[in-house]
Amino acid sequence: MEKLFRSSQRLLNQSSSSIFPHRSNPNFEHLKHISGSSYVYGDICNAYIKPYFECETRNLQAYHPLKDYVGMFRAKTCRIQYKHFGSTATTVQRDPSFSILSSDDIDYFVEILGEKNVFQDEDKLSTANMDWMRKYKGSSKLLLQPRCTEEVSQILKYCNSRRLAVVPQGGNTGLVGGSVPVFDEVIVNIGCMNNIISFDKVSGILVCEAGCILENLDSFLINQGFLMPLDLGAKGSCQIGGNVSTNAGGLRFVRYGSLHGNVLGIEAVLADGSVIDMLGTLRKDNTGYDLKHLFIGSEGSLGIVTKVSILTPLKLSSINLAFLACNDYLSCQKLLLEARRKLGEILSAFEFLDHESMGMVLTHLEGIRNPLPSSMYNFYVLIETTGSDESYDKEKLEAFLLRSMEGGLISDGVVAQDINQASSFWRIREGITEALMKAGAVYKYDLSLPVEKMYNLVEEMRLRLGLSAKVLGYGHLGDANLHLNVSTLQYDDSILAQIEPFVYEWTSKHRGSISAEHGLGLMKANEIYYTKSPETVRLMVSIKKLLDPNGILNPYKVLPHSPLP
Ligand code: FAD
Ligand code: 2HG
Ligand code: ZN
Repeated sequence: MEKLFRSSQRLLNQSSSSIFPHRSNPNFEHLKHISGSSYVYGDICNAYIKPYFECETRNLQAYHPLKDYVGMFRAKTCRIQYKHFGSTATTVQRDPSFSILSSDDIDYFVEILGEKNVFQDEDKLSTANMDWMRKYKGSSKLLLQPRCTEEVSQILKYCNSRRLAVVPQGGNTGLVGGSVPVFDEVIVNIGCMNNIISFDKVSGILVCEAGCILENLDSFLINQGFLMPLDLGAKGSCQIGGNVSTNAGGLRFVRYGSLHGNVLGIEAVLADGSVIDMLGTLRKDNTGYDLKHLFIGSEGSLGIVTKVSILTPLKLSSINLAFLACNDYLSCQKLLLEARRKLGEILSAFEFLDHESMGMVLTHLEGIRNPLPSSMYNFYVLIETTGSDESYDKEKLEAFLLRSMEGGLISDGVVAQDINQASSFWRIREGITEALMKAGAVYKYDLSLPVEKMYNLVEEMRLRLGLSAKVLGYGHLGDANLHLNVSTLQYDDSILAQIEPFVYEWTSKHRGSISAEHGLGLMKANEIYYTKSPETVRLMVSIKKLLDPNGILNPYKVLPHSPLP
């Protein structure tokens, strides 16, 4: 009791001046140089082929409602070439219907884009061929950087007529191998299309080109008294076109919701070069099918997003951030419920990390200080409030924290006193992905699960893997989104076999989703049936065929490599 009292005093004392405008800004450039193991890659027609009898046999348990379909599907995929991508064993072979790039093709691209925007040099290509995790590597020989929608249209029209496969690439921060070529696809990066087109201060509607970096948009808006409705650790590199194409979630989701709600309009270029203008700026428009939603979260498989119109919220002046410790997961859950009840309209983030995640950050990131150094706790929770009345918000948060302390939900905690302290708290949560990269190999899963079940999976995974790996659980608790990460010194097929398909089956059994926010990419294209019904996948395949009949856009991603008949 005495300890609780001391802790609550600390909470109250430190909360006296806690107003800060925005979070830390990790620089991602240096991460490009992290050395990590690299794996087998996509040289043209040079896939790492395991003989048929070596194909992984996956134990499909009886509880999945789609087990028969998944089973049929697996039986089929075992008959085709087998290529190994880091942590993910994926069956994939280069689609022979795609052409191989010729010097005439290069001449054409130079003619329409100019020499400066056509890249064939090793340096540029090696970066663009490799994903952020250094896990997936393609062998593209060409990177194009168009400067306007018309150029994107010309590129796609030509590629479609020549049957050259294309991978749209934004900031290349994706975590599922979706943004890099698998084989020799032409990389189209629209980073040069980074203009803000308009901003309406009354409605908060921003219209911009899709190559704008998320953090630049946020900085622009902050100057106007607004902010982006999404925020994520990769904000310094990711592009709004990439965010929209992955339907990124992030740290503000609990307050502002999904991009399906915030994106009002899109301009996209289809595989045949046609430009679809859906760049509305209306909040309400019920004239038939709202097709922009097809492009939100379709990971570059249906078109290249070139412009975006997005509803942005006002930046409110009073922001508070508490970094709290909980003894067990049940307390985290109860704290979430209480936060929803008692903080209501001012709650703007509710994130959690477990003991192992905290240990990972403290071990591998420089300059990180544990805000609660007196002991290591089992769980940590970050609660942010955003409102417009400083004293009301502070009072509300303090009362909530005090009650939670007294009720035993919180074991210890601090409230940030200034922007630097707040940034250092966020750095812990946002830095886990980076710390994991430094620790060695990582098997990454991004799951939607019922909150009450979520952490059971982490515990079960720990039991399965024993001392052979570190299992981390963290994520967006307020959105029921678990980031399950398994960290080992190097990739190992036997570890992978203990994780998959167990993790997908577990998720499916609990009616969760195998991708809450990162997408399917290459990593999970073949696992789609764990979350989507065969009928739904069939409809997705039909839509893909309608919009991209030659399948040139981001092949091998999102949809299963051998869909059911
Ligand atoms: P890329 O990685 O380049 O591409 C991602 C996918 O979108 C690919 O399939 C690509 O083909 C497609 N694509 C890109 N641009 C376009 C375009 N203009 N038109 C059509 N298709 C396109 N994700 C979250 O959801 N929440 C998080 O909290 C989060 N945190 C992260 C933290 C770190 C440290 C890192 C490295 C990643 C994080 N991510 C998170 C994942 C990633 O940042 C997001 O998926 C992001 O939205 C990708 O944007 P990008 O511009 O880097 O896209
Ligand atoms: C986050 O929430 C990101 O930090 C990345 O979505 C999660 O690395 C991960 O698993
Ligand atoms: Zn996340």
